[in-house]
Amino acid sequence: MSPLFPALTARSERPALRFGDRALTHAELADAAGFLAARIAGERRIAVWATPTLGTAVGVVAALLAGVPAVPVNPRSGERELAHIVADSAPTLIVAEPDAILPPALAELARVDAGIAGAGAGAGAGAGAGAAGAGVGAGGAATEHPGDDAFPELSPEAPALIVYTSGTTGPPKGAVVPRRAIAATLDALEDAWQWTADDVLVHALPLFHVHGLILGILGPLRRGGSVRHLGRFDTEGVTRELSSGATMLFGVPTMYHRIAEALAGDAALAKALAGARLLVSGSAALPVRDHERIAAATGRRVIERYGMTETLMNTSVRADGEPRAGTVGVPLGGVELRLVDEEGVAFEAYDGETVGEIQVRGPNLFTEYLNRPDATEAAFTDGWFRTGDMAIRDPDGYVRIVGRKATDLIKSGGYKIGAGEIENVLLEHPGVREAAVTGEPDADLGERIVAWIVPARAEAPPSAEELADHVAAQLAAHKRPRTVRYLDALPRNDMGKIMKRALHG
Ligand code: MCA
Ligand code: AMP
Repeated sequence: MSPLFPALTARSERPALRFGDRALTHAELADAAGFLAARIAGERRIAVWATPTLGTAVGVVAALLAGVPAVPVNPRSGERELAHIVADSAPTLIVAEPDAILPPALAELARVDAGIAGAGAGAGAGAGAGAAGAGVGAGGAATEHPGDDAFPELSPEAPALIVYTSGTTGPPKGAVVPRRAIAATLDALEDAWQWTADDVLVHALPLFHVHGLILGILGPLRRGGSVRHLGRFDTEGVTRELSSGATMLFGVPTMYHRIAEALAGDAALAKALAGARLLVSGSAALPVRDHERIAAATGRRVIERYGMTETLMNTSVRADGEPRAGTVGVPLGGVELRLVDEEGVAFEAYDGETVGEIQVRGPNLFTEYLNRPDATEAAFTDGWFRTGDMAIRDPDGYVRIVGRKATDLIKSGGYKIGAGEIENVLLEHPGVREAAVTGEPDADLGERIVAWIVPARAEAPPSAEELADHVAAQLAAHKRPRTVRYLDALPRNDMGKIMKRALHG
């Protein structure tokens, strides 16, 4: 397969990555990542402690150069989530920034620093195998300029990343994403968005999911362009970067909602957005009201694209297409997309009214769920991946997502969260007798997690804050309930099954 990052091989002197005051050109990144790649070459699988920092980007690129599958880990993962990911993916070492304090669940793993000395010339990158250097072989000498070409030719089907994603019940599953899917999705977006080496992307997305990592970091690197990461989202950072050379903004709807809220009193933000080449939203639906507010204040239309951890990107409004609010555009090049009815029969024509489940096929798809052949088999039908997303299609092909098949999947702030996972953790709290979790509409987060609790002792229920802290400590902060409602009993049907539809505020 041709190199994933031609600009690294070509040792381009153009800027590649910038995080705060640390930055690397493509040539410097080739050195930094090449050096680290030589250290990890030959490992079976590595974890990357995915803080929103330069070291994370270098660590992932190094893994891709060396052909070692990488598991990006949310640095805010709680104890149970972390233990699951480590046990399931069994990494042989972890790459982390030198100053990262790793939790006990990772203490057994050998550690390799992703430090980039001075973040200028890449020479210092990865230097020092960290405290627990055991098992970290040199793996091969770094050449003077170890670019893509310093490492063995890799099969397009070779696993590149394992990205954990929640289901309705049980712990998150690791989606195995091959190199082929990364190349295919980024090249389809190049075409749809007229994305070039001249584009400078700005974003503040987390680096342990597809959106922030594959689109937001690997995307600019594959194009030979650059990305400036804000570290954390705020509208000041967006204004600053779009006013000083950045051309594209990627965000989840919560970020665009916050932008829409700020625009009324912020002329500099409106001007910065008006000057951007492309504003892209994804990971959840952007409400039409936010679309319209942004368009009214800036004259620019946000375009939406639709993807999934398992499929990478499926559809997008094209840069040269009609930006129809409320739609996620048309299938990307190479992606086959169909709607099927409840019996799984594909629609023959699209009328802009009839709802069906989206199924997709194409080079953008994942290979399997790690260690879960049952789940992998259930996810496909005749080579088509069942997304679980419900949609209608306009006669000209535009897709409108109208909902999800599973009510037990919640999208909050663009994160996919399984109700069952949270219920299991809540039930372990000594103050909880029964628990059910639902998603409720939220202007900022899209959906907010609501926990319905029957306390063990009615006279002394655990506080909402205590339950939120408990979930954050076990799973992740973004999975914590934002609202807790107390009941004497959960509504159940004759079979004893909880009737979630009867739970609303
Ligand atoms: C609050 N915090 C806590 C607690 N409460 N920590 C521990 N225990 C608690 N009880 C902390 C948080 O960690 C955080 O820390 C701070 O308080 C605020 O957290 P929170 O309120 O949750 O943040 P927010 O303001 O609600 O975040 C909004 C957000 C975020 C920035 C939009 O939701 C976000 O980054 N979303 C992006 C999701 C995403 O990338 N999804 C892509 C997956 P601190 O203040 O220090 O940060 S989907 C995908 O990849 C597919 C392919 C696709 O289509 O894109
Ligand atoms: P994840 O598994 O976290 O990758 O999330 C994938 C899911 O996010 C999809 O199955 C959709 O439900 C949702 N999603 C992603 N992009 C969009 C979008 N533009 N509009 C509506 N839903 C979206």
